[in-house]
Amino acid sequence: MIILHTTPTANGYKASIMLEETGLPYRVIEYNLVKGENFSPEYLAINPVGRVPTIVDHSTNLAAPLSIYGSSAILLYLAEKTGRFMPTNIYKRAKVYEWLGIIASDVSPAFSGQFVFNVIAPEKLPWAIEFYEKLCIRMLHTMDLQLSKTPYLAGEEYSIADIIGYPVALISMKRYPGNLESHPNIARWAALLSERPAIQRGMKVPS
Ligand SMILES: N[C@@H](CCC(=O)N[C@@H](CS)C(=O)NCC(=O)O)C(=O)O
Repeated sequence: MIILHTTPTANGYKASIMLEETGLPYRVIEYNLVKGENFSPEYLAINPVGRVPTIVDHSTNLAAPLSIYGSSAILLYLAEKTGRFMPTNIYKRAKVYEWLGIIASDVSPAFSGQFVFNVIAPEKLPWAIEFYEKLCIRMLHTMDLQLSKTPYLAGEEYSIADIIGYPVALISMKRYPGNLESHPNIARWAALLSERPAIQRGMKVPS
């Protein structure tokens, strides 16, 4: 059994979609970030960053349960554990690594910054808003161009690159008006992925 420590946020959904896609049995522990439940000593003992998602895998042949924090790390671990959603061909696998990294460290931070300066910031700083809006538009163009060439983010096959990208498109990009409508290839890809039953189930965790 795997225990998923999570919240109903884009990063949480990346992990829950992957667990649903693999079919591995798991149980969910939900955290209330507003109440600071993620800073409890029990949680910090398995994840010193104090952020979600984390999984704890009790179904290994190891001496002790294995814990792993962060959506990219969880996706890579579960892909390795199951041998799924990761191509065996090295050229194709390189593109999955590349797009996993683009979503995790280029696209997601751009939308986080846009959210922080447009929505959360008590003082609206025009330069910061403009900086992150330009960055978001650049990232959207990059993704849209890629998806104009291939059905999935990293090529012809559905992979963990799509699993990490979908919640970002559905939550972060939709929050920023006009994004999906003006990027038809991202919209086509998101619609295709939304038909997958595992994605539909994963987007409802925690229920
Ligand atoms: N790099 C991490 C980011 C995780 C993250 O930002 N988690 C947020 C919720 S979506 C969180 O736990 N925030 C609480 C905090 O920072 O105290 C990932 O990809 O999973």
